[in-house]
Amino acid sequence: MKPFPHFGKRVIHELDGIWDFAWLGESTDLEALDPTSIGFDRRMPVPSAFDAYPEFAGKRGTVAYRTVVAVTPGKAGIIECGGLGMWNRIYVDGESIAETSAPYSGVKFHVPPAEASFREIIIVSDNRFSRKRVPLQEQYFDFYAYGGIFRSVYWHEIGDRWIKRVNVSTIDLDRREIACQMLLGGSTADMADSTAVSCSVDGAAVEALGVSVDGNEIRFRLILDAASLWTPGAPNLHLLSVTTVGDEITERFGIRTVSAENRQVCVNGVPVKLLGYCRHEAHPQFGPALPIQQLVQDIQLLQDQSCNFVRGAHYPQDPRFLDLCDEAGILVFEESLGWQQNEGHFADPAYCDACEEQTRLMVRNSLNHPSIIVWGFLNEGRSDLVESRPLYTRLVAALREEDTTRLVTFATCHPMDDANLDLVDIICVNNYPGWYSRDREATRPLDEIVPTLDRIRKHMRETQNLADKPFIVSEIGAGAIYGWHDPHRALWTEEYQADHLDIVCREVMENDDIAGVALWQFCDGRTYSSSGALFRPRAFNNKGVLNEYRKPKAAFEVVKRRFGSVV
Ligand code: ADA
Repeated sequence: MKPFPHFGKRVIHELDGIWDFAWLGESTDLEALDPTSIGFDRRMPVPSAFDAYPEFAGKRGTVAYRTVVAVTPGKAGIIECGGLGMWNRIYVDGESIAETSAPYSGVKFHVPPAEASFREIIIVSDNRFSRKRVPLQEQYFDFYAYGGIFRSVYWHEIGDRWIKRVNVSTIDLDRREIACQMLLGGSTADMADSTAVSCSVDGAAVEALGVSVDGNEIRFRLILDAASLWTPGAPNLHLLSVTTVGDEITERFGIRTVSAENRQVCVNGVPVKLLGYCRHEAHPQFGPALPIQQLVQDIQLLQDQSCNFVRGAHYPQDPRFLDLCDEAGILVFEESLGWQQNEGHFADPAYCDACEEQTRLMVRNSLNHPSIIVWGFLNEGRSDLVESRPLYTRLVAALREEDTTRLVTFATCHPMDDANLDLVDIICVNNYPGWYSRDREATRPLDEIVPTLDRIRKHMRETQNLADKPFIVSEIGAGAIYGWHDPHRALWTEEYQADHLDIVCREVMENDDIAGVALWQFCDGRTYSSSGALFRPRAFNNKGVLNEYRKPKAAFEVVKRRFGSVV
């Protein structure tokens, strides 16, 4: 099940399974923690959000996971974690090797060699809120903050030099020409003498053109005359294998370009209307540690509704899900973790650094997924404030520095007075007409939907620097309690949500001025555990078109019919 890239010459130990586990309490002093004194008296799966499990449901505190891996003595290692929750410290043989607080991000840590043939790994995981320790995740967010080891863990055995990654990008569509940038780890001494690269694509040798070596970076180009393009309708994927410095990487990629032209999003120069959902990685029994079976089901549920688009709300996505999107031809908007940050965040250098770091890491981890067409950050931040400008400018610059081949944006909920929309390639607006109604007396405020969208679009058309950018509705929706039916078709019924999304989808599909929509949301998800839940029956965000177990509400068929009517 390992997501790409693969490393064919390495010994890689997949560490998923049942690990030893300990609950260390609600008030552990993390500075004073001694890993050798932990009494491991329980077992817990990896991956797992430990607080999705009945014994620890709703608890906030510290836990420890432990396993032992049999390795080749004398070999260094890389521990690869596909995604962790909140705050974590990793120990190998009792030594702390890393601390990390980039929730949901894939992270890798180098482990020095040892003569032992067994290495003990302990991951101490803490899900307490702390602005200092976990600047990126806070209690006020409208989705539950879980802790633990969300995604698979691997131990790679490596030599003195190794391949970190290869970035593949399409530079000439007609010639099927791709640029490859390889990054190496380890000693760079004598690099130029020993950096022969040999490449194959789909099993056939290909000549690397214009090879250049600079420190631990190797660049070259490939021309793949016979290769087919990746499009949403024909998502052709190719396998690139590169061997150098005694290591081998196999990465999967697609040949395609993304652009914004004539207020449309284009793949390979062809406009594509984006039709889909915002989706949280969420399940009541697993939290965000979703089994592959669920990911495949989610892809099928998207395809069943003729969706070609998913917004990964509101954090870096599971690489297996992105692999599945690559295969299915589903276009992805991936964003770093953010939820309604304000002037306090913008003025906090530690927050801004953490945000930029995770945003860059997201691109590095996901760069080769052809499905990803948009990078984003800071969902619904106070982008109307002048104080936001430095951070928004910085994040846009960071994204463009990491990758020049995709569109950059953020989802704003301040469409009429946003201070940063000139920075982005596409305008993404979150708006809830017909739900968070202006008219508090209205019983079924459905007639707000079209005029509100019209007003926002008119504003964009009439604003300098914004008029030519594609306009996407990056959130819109209404709550419905699964199974709740009522002849009044009132708020919270399945009927109201179905009526609401019917109007939304019709408007999006019939209006050429709207380049796409990500309906809020794919399925219900657990949210606030404190008073915020007073506005969220069951303490779930109930705007899913599926409930949390993926049972369809009435709106499912409505959306399916509308999205499926594209010719
Ligand atoms: C916002 C936010 C979502 C969700 C939504 C809602 O737009 O971006 O995460 O909270 O509102 O349901 O109100």
